[in-house]
Amino acid sequence: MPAAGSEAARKAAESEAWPATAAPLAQSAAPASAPPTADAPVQAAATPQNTTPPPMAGPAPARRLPDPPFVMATVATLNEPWAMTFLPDGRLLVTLKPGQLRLVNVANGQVGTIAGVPSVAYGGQGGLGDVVLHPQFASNRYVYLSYAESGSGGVGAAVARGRLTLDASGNGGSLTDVQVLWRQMPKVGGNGHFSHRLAFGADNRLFITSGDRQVMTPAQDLGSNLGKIIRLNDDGSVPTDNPYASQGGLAAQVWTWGHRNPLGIAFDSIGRLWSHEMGPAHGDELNLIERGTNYGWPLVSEGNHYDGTPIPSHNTRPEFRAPATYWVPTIAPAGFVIYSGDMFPYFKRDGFIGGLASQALIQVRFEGNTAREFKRYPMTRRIREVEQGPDGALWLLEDGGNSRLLKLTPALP
Ligand SMILES: [Ca+2]
Repeated sequence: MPAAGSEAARKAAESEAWPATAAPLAQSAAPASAPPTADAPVQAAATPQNTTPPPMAGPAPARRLPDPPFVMATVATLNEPWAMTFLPDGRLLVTLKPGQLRLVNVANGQVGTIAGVPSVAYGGQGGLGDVVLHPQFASNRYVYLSYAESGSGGVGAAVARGRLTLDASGNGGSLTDVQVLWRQMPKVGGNGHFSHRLAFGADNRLFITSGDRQVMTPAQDLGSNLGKIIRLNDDGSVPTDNPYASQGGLAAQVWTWGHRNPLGIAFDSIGRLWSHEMGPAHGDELNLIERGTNYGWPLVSEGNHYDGTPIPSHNTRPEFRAPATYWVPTIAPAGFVIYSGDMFPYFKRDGFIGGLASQALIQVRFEGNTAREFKRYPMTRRIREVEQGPDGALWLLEDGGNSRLLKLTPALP
């Protein structure tokens, strides 16, 4: 038996995980409460660069996975969902961009409401954003939310936390003791590039993606917290070991800089932090996020400005970190999970990114400090959010009004 976590173990798991006969595409039954609309079957990925089956090794004969290797069920339908996270009891918190926090009983599709959410500035890309639980949620019941808020000078992202109390009966609850922990500064006009994705790392450090708010130049200015990835303690205070802590002010919050619109952030199984960001006309990036690193926006990019003005590529400025992989043409990435479950052994340690413009689920394979798109599953709708369930199922949220919450499980024969 190869060592756990080794590439040999990974390949062995892949080769053992599946019978030789590929299963036909199948659609699992939706819960009774789901709308009658039939799920569209997912078609085989058409991207020519990604048609290679998963690599196999060792004495076992190569076995083919069904394509796609999952079936989808619609669990609920929601208005402009943006992010989701599972509670320990298996229910799901889902943010809606217009400003509501929903509680979804995934066993029966029932949707309830969590009261006490801060009022949000809804419009454009702004509104209620991400939702994550404190790592010790079971004991402190802290839920963290990001959202756009109005104020002097315009609009900006904010991050708040509150304590969640669930109704003893029924399907709802409330947030109390809500505190605002962080704000984008300065607030500016426009409704784009808030980013405001959240992830907790080791030692309860909270990472926040802070987009450039379409102003661009603040991404290279440590006097602003726009165009950065921020690292805070769980109470919003600034860790003393942040790379620019000695400079004080907003610079002290900064973990990395030179970002445009990072709409996904996730830790992998060995504790490395990855974030993807929406490029300009194209040139979406996936970056390995390392302390004090500058990723170059807006001075370098693999994309051009929307008006066609070229931007120098990363390799012209070696002082800026080049992406682990990038996309031309755009996929428009949103939502991110690095799979660690057991339900899909052949997905272990792969990244899954929702595609907005690409209307797809993008599977990314990591190799050392690099990554590549491994497979693309067409979805027929923009995908806003990807999450992993407690049992290892993959969950997706479509983007926009009348969007489906989708549960993906293996396409068993
Ligand atoms: Ca970059």
